[in-house]
Amino acid sequence: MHNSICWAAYAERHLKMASIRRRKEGNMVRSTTVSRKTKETDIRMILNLDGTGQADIHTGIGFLDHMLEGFCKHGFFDLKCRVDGDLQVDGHHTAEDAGIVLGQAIRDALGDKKGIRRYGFFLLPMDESLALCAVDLCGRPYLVFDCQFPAQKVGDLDTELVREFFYALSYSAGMNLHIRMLSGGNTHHMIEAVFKAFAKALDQACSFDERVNGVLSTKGIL
Ligand SMILES: [Mn+2]
Repeated sequence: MHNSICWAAYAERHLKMASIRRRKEGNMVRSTTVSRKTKETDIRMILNLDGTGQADIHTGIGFLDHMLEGFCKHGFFDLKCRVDGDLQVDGHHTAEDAGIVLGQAIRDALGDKKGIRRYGFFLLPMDESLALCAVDLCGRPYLVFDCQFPAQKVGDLDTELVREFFYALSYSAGMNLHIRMLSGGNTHHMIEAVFKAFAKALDQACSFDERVNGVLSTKGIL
């Protein structure tokens, strides 16, 4: 058992090194800044897909900050995020527009998608909860979101906004995104498992495979 854990850690390090080498060769920096201002929200994000998990997040909704911090930590993404939203109305525009901007940042940072794995998936357990996430960075938006949260609110986040966030993100990123709760109980755990599963699946989909020449598509474009 100990041996297999060592090998998994070695394989992950090797993968990271290969991806760092590849970025250096191609002189690619997979980071971007996105701003978006409407009458409902004013948002600015700086995203680095090849980061170390550093998060500096202020959305005005504490639980959403907590979720995005988990997303950064477990996907090794660096994200600076400021959202000034109309929380006097409710959290809807804040969560939805944060999804739009994060999706746009992911799409921008990915660039031409040359050399990446394109697909990623993860099964993430958190105590009694088990979340499945599968991602295809195919350029075509689609969301399947099959989670029923027992509580209507966690902290100051309306739990129905989790679907709104991922719907907006999948459309602006041009990403096929499947999120499914295989078992659950505590709503905080369930939502946290979703965000972490998404982070791990996205990290995998964004990572480089040295065997991929150009983009991984028979059509030649993603
Ligand atoms: Mn938590």
